[in-house]
Amino acid sequence: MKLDELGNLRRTHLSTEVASKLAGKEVVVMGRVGDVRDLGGIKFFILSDISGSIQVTAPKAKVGKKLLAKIDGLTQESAVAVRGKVVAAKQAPRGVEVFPSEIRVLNLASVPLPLDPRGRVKANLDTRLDARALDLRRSESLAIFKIRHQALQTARNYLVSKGFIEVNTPKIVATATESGAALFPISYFEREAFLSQSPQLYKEVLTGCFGRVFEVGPIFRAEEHDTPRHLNEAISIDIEVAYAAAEDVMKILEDLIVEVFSDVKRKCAEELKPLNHKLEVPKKPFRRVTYDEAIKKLERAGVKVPWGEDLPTPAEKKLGELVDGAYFVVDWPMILKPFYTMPKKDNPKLSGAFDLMHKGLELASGGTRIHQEELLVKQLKQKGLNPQSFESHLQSFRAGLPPHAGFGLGLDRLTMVLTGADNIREVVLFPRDRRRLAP
Ligand code: AMO
Repeated sequence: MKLDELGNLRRTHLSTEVASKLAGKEVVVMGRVGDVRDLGGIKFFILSDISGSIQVTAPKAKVGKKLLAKIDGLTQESAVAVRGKVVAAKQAPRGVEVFPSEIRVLNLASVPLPLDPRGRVKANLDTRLDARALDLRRSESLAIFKIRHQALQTARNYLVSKGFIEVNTPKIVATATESGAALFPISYFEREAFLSQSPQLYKEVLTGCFGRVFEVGPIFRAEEHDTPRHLNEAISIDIEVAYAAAEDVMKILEDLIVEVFSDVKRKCAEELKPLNHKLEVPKKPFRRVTYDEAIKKLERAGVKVPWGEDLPTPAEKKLGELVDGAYFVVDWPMILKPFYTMPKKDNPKLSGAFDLMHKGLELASGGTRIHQEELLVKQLKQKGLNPQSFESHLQSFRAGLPPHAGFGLGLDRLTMVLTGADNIREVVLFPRDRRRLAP
């Protein structure tokens, strides 16, 4: 075994950059080996990289024996470097191929592989996730993660263009924000700490200095769910805005969603094809359905949800059939929302909180927050929490924290909707759920 097969050799072109206009030129391509074929007079194989693929063709009459033997020894998915001449060829995919003058086997893959990334032998989701690094070479998986990448880039660009500052807040924290039951405890030297459920409290106090902030980061939920829409570690795009109320951030969310859907539709047309997904860009303004209206609609459709209870998944799904596309559920009962939620001025039983739904799936939630210390302390007590545990948080409230509002948008769920995936695990590189801690 050589220690440095790569040596000084470097790729000159990605596979799809090799076009017939380069005919006669020498190129170096690097990638993984697909099918190797022997058609009597010629041997050839497909070399794939992140951009796509190129055919490497070796006519036996023109290529030396050593090189032909090298091709014979190639296994599927091996990493190789090919130096060769570009040849225009009608019969080749994309009308172009490379005649090799040198092939370096950089790492020979051991066969049989745990799954076939060409997708000819179908594997179930668990098997695919067990061999995820290999599964991610499938064109469908690649397409999903290119779309996810685009969605995140667009969201980031949009927020930055609107004056938001990107921040990073601690993921090792001392208190819950969303609900005490769903915390992962960790040992932090001599004390107990938790994995953060949400950047909620940090992003709120940061509005006092930065005005508009956003964070893209992990949220940890110790819920025992085993559903196609929940994970124990998810990625959330969180924003918070000073001198704003729910309706202001709902408009930002609408714009952001429309921007992301439009960009993905336009820039990822090639990726949407293997997924067979027709993306519909939601139209602004999104419908606002009050919690009361939602309950009534559901009741008329035969799904009873007592007032004051959260919408269980079957109710969410039914509501998605009754109200299509993207819509907000607003005016939630205060008892259903976390302690930081601002009650409505004209009816304190209701909150200034909203959920953004897409068909039957909740994509985001947010609202107007409390900015007055006295009210926050009252709410903490009402939720059975000890205000003393929130002392450092309350300090910012005493220092004139401005009125503010924000939301948390689940990037994984957003990607599900953008790609048409029916399981959240499809759109997360290495998902963490009740059973899965590796890879
Ligand atoms: P919430 O708990 O609703 O709100 O979370 C916000 C969004 O994050 C996503 N999400 C999840 N995705 C996958 N698996 C999970 N277990 C999971 N939990 C949440 C969803 C959800 O809509 N602090 C508030 C946000 C705010 O008010 O700013 C919060 O965390 O898409």
